[in-house]
Amino acid sequence: MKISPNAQRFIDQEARYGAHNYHPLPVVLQRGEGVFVWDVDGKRYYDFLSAYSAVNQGHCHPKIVAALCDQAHRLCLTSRAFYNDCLGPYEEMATKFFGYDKLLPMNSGAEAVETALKLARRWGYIHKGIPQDEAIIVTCEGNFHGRTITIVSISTDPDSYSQYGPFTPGFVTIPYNDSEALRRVLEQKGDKVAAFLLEPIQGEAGVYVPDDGYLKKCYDICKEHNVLFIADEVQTGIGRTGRLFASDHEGIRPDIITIGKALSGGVLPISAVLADDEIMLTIKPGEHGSTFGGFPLAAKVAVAALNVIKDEHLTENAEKLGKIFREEIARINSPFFKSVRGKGLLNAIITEPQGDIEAWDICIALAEKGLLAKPTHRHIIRFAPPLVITEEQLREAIAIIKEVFESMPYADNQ
Ligand code: IF1
Repeated sequence: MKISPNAQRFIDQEARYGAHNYHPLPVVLQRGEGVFVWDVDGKRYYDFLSAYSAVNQGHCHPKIVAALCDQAHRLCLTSRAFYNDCLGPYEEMATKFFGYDKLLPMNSGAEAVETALKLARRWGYIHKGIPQDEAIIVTCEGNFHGRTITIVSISTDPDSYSQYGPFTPGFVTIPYNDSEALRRVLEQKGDKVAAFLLEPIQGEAGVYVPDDGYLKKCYDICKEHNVLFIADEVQTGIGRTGRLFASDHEGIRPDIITIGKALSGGVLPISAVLADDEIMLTIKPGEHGSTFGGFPLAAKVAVAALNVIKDEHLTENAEKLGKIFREEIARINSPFFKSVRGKGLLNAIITEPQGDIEAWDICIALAEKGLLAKPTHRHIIRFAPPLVITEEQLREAIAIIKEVFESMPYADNQ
């Protein structure tokens, strides 16, 4: 891929002065609008990552940016030492929107998950009567819930956890998409299990969609054993999979839900935990919090971001266009193409690497043709455009993807 001197300057600067904890595609972005981003040389791209599903409402959505700017002039941060006139209205709007008694505001997705784990342990001691410090939380292989020490303690990906130990105890990990494994653990240790935590679709694992009925079966098993069902919907939530929550596909209502990313439309780091009173009120004043959590700016942005989801029917659009995407992509005729999977507009193409050519190289070729997507593992590419994408734009993007797959040089031609 040709990198202009202008772009190279920024790449070198990050390499020189920034920590080396990422390996980005070599594009340097400067501007975004809707489904598009532009690089420093003025080249336009379809954004098929959407900042890992944070930009469901599209880049720089005018209504969200207006809410941000308007509030920024008035009052940005108060801390929770005082009340402000934004948080209550946000909490009322969001709990009614999502259908839970209460919301606990945080900033990053990882913090929301940490909060959910704390709530689950609290509930386990206070309501379930688990002996002090013996609560267990069951998690799944292949999970991704964030980067804190506790969260990487439950990761099964060595890149995430290696040499970050010692790890937080109190977790048991079972295979994903295996409800019998959950049943066995709960039959053995159910008395001490406070919660089962999972992603309704595993994102980092490569948009791994579990079998139909899996979530419902797990939910029912949890109920049999008085175990909380926690859905991490940080990536799958807020319309992305064609339902407000991915859990809605199976008609279940998790006891605790974590959300983040698209809660701000990508404008600020805003996350939250949703739960009913029995769970939420186990945490009392002074027992958890964050300087920024639920700050006035975030409250206004989140309300605007959720209104965009509703007013522009983005959930319905994700459902409709996701079907078209998978149908059309399945027709790709290329040795690099193996299969496509996903729900709504959270999809992945499973590639078949040929010789030295891997998912990364396909992503470089896509970028050259004006479409940004990111590999996960060596053979999977995630495709998750902003949900504001139109059918016409989607079809144009599909044509780019097809063209790239069908014109990639075969290994034996190299
Ligand atoms: C990175 C993946 C996506 C998440 C779920 C919590 C969090 C995430 C289900 C934490 C975050 C991100 C973080 C980003 C890469 C990314 C990711 F590839 F790793 F899996 F989205 F697909 N729960 N996911 O997916 O949220 O603290 O980051 O706000 O580079 O770590 P956060």
